Amino acid sequence: MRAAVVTIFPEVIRAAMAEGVVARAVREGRLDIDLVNPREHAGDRRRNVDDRPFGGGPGMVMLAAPLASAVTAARERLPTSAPVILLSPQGARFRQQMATELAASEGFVLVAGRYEGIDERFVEQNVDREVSIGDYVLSGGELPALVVIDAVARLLPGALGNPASVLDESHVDGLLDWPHYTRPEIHAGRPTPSVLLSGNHAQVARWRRREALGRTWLRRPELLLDRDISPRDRALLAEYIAEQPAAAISATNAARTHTQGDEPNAPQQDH
Ligand code: 9D3
Repeated sequence: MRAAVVTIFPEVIRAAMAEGVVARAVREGRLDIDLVNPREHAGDRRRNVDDRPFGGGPGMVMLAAPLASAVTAARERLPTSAPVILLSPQGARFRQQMATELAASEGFVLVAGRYEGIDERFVEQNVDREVSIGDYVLSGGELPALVVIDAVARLLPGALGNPASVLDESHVDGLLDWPHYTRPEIHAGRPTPSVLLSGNHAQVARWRRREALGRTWLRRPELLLDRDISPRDRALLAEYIAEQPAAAISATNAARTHTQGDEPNAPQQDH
C-alpha cells in the first residue's frame, strides 16, 4: 500500500517511520509513505505557507495554494481512488473500522495542518473527508497522521508476528481486552487466577470471555448498547456482575454520574 503525508514537518513522520510496526511494514515493502512538504510548493521567495486571517483575530491560517499543489503532487504517485483525508479537530472520530477500511484500500493521502486553521477553499476543493483522533487540542495534524498510519500498518497482511492477535483484540469484536498474566505466578503477593494455570483451555476461554464482557460493562458500557449479546454472553456477564463487590459497582456508577457523551468515565467538563 502507498500512502502520502502532506506536512510542513516531514521529519516528525520520518522519525516515527524508523521504528516499530510502521518501520517493518516499510522495510518489508508492504507500505510506502511519500512525504510532501507544502513549503516546497510555496509560490513566493520566502516560501510562506501561512498568512493572517481575513476578518482578524489571533493566529495564522495555512495558505490554500501550497497545500493544493502538494496534494496534487502526492496524488500523482497514488491510485486515483486514493482519498484525501484531512486531520482536523472538526473531523469525524477515527475508529478501528476506518483503520480496517484504509488497510483494505489501495492508498490514501493524509494532510496534516498546523497553525489555527486551513483556508476553507483548500478543504472544499481537495479534501474527501476530515478525521479527528479525539477531543483534545494538539498543535497540529502530524501526530494524528501517525496514529492513523500506525493503526493501518499493523493491519496490513504480514504485519504481525502473531496474526491471530489482530482478530482477538480489543475493539475489533467490540469488547475490551481481558486481563493478562505472565511469570512469575505470584507477583508482590498477588497470585495469578488459578484457571489460567489449570491447563483447561475451555475454562480459560470461558474466563477470558467473561472478563472481557465484564470489564466492558464496567468501563465502557456504551460499547455493549449497540450490539446483540448472545444468551451465553448474557449468562457470563450475569456471572461477572454477581461476583463484583458492591463497592466496584457503586464506584462505577459514581463515575458515570459525572460523565457525558460517549466516553462515560471521562471527567465532566466545566460549563
Ligand atoms: C481555538 C480553536 N482550535 C480548534 C479546537 C484551533 C485549533 C486547535 C488545534 C486548530 C488546529 C489545531 C491542531 N490540531 C489538529 O490539527 C488536529 C487534531 C487535534 O488537535 N485533536 C484531535 N485530533 C486532531 S486531527 C488534527
